Amino acid sequence: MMRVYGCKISYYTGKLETYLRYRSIDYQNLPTVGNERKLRVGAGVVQMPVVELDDGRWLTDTTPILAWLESEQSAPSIYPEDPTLKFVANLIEDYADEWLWRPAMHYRWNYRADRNYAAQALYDDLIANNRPIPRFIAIQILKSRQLNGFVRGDGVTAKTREHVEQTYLTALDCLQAIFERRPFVFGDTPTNADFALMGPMLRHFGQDPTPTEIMRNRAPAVYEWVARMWNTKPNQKGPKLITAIDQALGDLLVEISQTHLAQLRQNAHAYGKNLTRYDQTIQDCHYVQVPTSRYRVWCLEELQRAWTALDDDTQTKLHHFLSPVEASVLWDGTSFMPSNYDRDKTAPFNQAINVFGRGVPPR
Ligand SMILES: N[C@@H](CCC(=O)N[C@@H](CS)C(=O)NCC(=O)O)C(=O)O
Repeated sequence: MMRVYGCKISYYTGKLETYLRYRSIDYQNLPTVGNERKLRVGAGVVQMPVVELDDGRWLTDTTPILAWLESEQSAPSIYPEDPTLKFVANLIEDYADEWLWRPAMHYRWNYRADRNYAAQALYDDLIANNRPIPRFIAIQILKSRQLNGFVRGDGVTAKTREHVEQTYLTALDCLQAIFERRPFVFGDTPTNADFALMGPMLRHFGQDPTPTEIMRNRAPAVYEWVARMWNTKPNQKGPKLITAIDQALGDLLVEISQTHLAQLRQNAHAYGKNLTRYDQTIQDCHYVQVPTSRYRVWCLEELQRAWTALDDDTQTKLHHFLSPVEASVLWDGTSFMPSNYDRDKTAPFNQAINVFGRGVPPR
């Protein structure tokens, strides 16, 4: 029985749980709070989720966790075989993990009904039985930590708010168009792109009151996909996936280039200058003093490595769909200061790092 340390409204725990259910892998949910010392010794970080195996090994970081769990499977893989789709799936996974995080935190902590619900859920799940803090005070501390750290502290202001919300709406529109055509991102079977999209879509956009209402009205096929993902099991006949990128998927790739890849380049540049915060422009929206992330420099390195490993034909096909200005960070050879993270390639069993500082973006 795998032990999953996280909480019941956590973004990345939702991604992992969707996968574990798909593979019928038994697991038990445990809170991170009260177990911090164990997690830090075992996995190097306190973040959600951290996994403890029966044999005493510790794992963290959902992208390498899913990759390792898949390597243990004999069943058809969640990673597409076709190299073009495989690359696109990895790119969508990274976008879901690292770009949609900001709008997800914004909707949860900037809207009063969502904030009240989420703070109560975190209190019940993490604090009530583990910390001798009065409920009222704990809830105030939680709200202030999340709002100041992950929303205002991640560049969401009166000036950027509209853009932050627009990126959620665009994600919905692109996915609605895809799920009107097929049940999962690439066909009749979920891939790592689907599992990663469940991070933001399950426990945030499909559960917090404000974005859920928007999803139901604007993108009912996405709302339906969330439930389908939660209840899906491997298809014994093997996957039937699209053989070429269509317009609906192409539109999503343009959005990913202009948002996520643009941010990865500007973050890597700031990291090279040893800045803890930097200003960035995404789709003409100017974000002031967002936190630099060493982890995201590593994400970019992983995508660049995957790009370099593609043959010429596949690269040419992909050039056609990615926006050249922003996506050229994958191929233009600009060298950034290396992250030096996971150099011996032992993730998810390594001593990991948080996406930001020691968890919350540092001031
Ligand atoms: N790359 C990691 C990210 C995990 C992560 O950042 N989880 C969030 C919550 S869902 C977290 O623990 N944040 C740190 C904090 O709140 O202190 C993964 O994919 O598992």
